[in-house]
Amino acid sequence: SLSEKDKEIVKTLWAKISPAADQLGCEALSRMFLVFPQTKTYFSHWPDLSSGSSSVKAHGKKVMEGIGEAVNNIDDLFGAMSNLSELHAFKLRIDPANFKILSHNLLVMIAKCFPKDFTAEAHLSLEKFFSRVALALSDKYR
Ligand code: ZNH
Repeated sequence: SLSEKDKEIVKTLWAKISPAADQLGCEALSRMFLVFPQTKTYFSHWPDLSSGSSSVKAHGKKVMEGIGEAVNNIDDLFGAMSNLSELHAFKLRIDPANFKILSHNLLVMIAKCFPKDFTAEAHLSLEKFFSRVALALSDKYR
């Protein structure tokens, strides 16, 4: 699980990148749809799934708000994510394997947009953080 050091690193990095969260979310989703096209099946009800469309923008913002919640509640990730976990498990029926795929795309975009801050140390802590978020989001699956 996350050490105190991991938590500090994630919070510090988030403080830096959160002003660009909407754009990062939009770009991570756009990239996910291109590189892992199977993920698009969950969003077939959207009018436009192309990169940077208004649906992708709006959803990128929501996802990043979820990540922001996770950062703000990093000591109680499972509690903070429990409603979202229920939503993804029972209503949206998202295969939890996709959480890793989205996390990967978020990492890639953070690395790309904040190369100086994305040290190996930051990479490790973020990797651990996203794994915990994915685990918390998978908690309600039964
Ligand atoms: Zn998700 C939705 C978050 C992942 C799919 N999401 C959602 C929301 C949020 C989120 C916040 C909104 C809710 C409401 O509205 O209430 N997600 C999230 C996060 C994550 C996720 C944080 C991780 C990290 N998702 C995901 C994935 C997928 C998804 C991976 C697949 C692939 N989601 C989804 C859907 C939805 C959501 C489908 C719905 C959309 C609409 O609305 O249309």
